[in-house]
This record gives sequence, structure tokens and C-alpha cells, in this order.
Amino acid sequence: MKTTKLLQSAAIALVIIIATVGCGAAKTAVPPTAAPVVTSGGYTIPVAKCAPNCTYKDMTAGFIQTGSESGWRAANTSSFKETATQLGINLKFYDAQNKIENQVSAFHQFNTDASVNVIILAALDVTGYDTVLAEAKANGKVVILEDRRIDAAPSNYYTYIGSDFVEEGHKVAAAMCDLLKDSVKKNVVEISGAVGASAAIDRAKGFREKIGDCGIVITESQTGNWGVPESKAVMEAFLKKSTDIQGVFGHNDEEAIGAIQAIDEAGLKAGVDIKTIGVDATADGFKYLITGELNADIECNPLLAPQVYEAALKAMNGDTSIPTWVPSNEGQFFASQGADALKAILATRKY
Ligand code: GYE
Repeated sequence: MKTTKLLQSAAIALVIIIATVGCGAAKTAVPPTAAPVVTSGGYTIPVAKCAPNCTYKDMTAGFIQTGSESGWRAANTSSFKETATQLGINLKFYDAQNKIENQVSAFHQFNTDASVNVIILAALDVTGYDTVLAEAKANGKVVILEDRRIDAAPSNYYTYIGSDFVEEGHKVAAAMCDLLKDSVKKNVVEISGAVGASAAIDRAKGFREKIGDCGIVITESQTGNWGVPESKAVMEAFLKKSTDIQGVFGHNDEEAIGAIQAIDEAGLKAGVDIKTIGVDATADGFKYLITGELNADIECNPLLAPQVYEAALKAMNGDTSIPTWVPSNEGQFFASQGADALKAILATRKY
């Protein structure tokens, strides 16, 4: 009897030992070195430990925003905060107040924060991130660009989700050509976005690629830093220099609105004496479309969070199916659509 008992407990102990060792062995057994998972852009994905079954609850995202310079930006920020709450993502949000040095130091912070597994960047500038991108690789952080592109090889980030700003510039040129089709002179002034921002660089490039189609001449160009007051001052200075202006291109709604205010205060009629075009198509832009002071507004979609978080989760799970750039689908709106139609559209929009 006694012997059997002894044998039994020896057996259990043996099982636990084997299990532990087994587990131990499993724990200590070096997992086979999985082949690196690389995207079509050459980016080696730091696949998460929870892969392939990671969920949004496993995601801690460090989000580096530009600042709060426009209605578009406010809608973009809300999109990320609200969607993170809905999906149960732990979001660490950082507002860089439009200073690139703040973005770089926040990026470094997130790189060295063990809880963060995804870093999302809305880049203020097209350059200046090489060091922190390399650090993110070394520290196994998934990097995703949203809104703005940067001048870095796609092997530095999982994907870029944002608008085709060159195409937006093309749309502005086509709309301005149409607005000035009966005008002998086609002198257009440009109030450009912040210097160094891909949105400003690419919209300007796209516009210049197409203005030759109808003989538009850019007679002045200066940044309004995405804001109304500064853009108003820029337009006032342009008008002081010469009123021989047939059109104005504001790189976003705030810049077009600033120009409109200056035109009105100069005793001219915005949308009539001087044709006006903006980009973003925010609610503020729609208000000026409805009055007719803004002739056209090229849409730029700020509600990018759902796509970005979906991509981030795919990255954590080692999914290589996402292309290196996911451009947004966007439209355009015209005062000529009529106030009632525009009011009806505005009522359906989230920003
Ligand atoms: O047009 C402007 C914002 O990057 C698309 O930045 C964005 C631009 C947008 O300040 O309003």
C-alpha cells in the first residue's frame, strides 16, 4: 500500500517536473527564428508577440499631431481620439504645437516607452525624422504616417495614409481655369501652406503642373501658415501692391477665408471681382461657398483614424497586404451648385 502511494506521488512530481521542464524547456527553448516579415516597400514589420491574434485591446498607439492650426486639423484630431475610444485602443496623444523639434522629441519618447507598440506621425515637415525612424526600428515600434508624406524611403514605415496633394493642386488649376475662362487676364496669387509641409509643397506643384492649360500666371506667392489672420495680411499686402488680380488660391480654407476678408475690405467683391478657391472643404469653407464668396473648395478628408488603426493592427499581426500609400477618396464643391444644394450637403458632413 505504502509503496503504491510513494510511486503515485513520484509520478505526479515527475509530471510536474516534465511539465515545468517541458514548459521550462518550452520557455527556454529558443523559438525558431521566424523569417522577417517585409512589406512591398521593404519595411521589416516588428510583428507583435500577440500575433497573429492581436486585437485593438493589445494596441498602445503614440500619436504625434502637428498642432491645432485649422478646422481640418481639429477634425483629424477628433477622428483619432474618438475612434481610439470606440475601439478600445490605448492612445497617447501628443500635440506638437507646430514645432518640429517637439515632434522629434515626442517620437523619441514613444520609441523608449515600452508600452507603446505603434507610432503614428502627422509630419510637420518632409525631412528631419531619420534618427527617430531608425530608433523606432531598433526598438521594434510599428511606424505609420498619416495625413502628410515625408521624404524617406518606404522601408522606414509600414504605410502612409493620406491625400494625393498633387492631385488636389491639379483640381484647383482646373477649377480656376474654368472660373477664368471668360477673363482675358489670368493673374492668380497664391497663399501657400506652411513652408516644408508636404501638403503645401505638393499642392503648389500640382497647381503649377496644370495652370499652363489655360494660361494662368502666378503673380504672387507667400505662406499664410494655414491661418486666417496671417493670410488676410498677406492678401492685403498683395492688393496694396496691385489690384490686377483675377484669382486667389488658398492652400486651405482658412487661407482662402483670410483672402476673402481682405478682398471685401478693399472694396472688391470676393468670388466676383476676384475668383477664390480653397482646399479642405470644412464647414467654414462651406459657409463661404454658400454665400458665393468662395467659388470652389477642393475636399481633403481628415477622418483617417479608422483606416490608420486598421492598418496598425494588420502590422502588429504581421500582415504585408497593405500598400505603402493608401490615398484618400475626395471630391470638390462649387458655389455654382447653389446655396440650397450646398446646405443639404453640409448637413450630412462630420467636419
Ligand atoms: O489642408 C490644412 C492643415 O495636412 C491636409 O494641414 C493637411 C493640411 C490641411 O493645416 O488645413
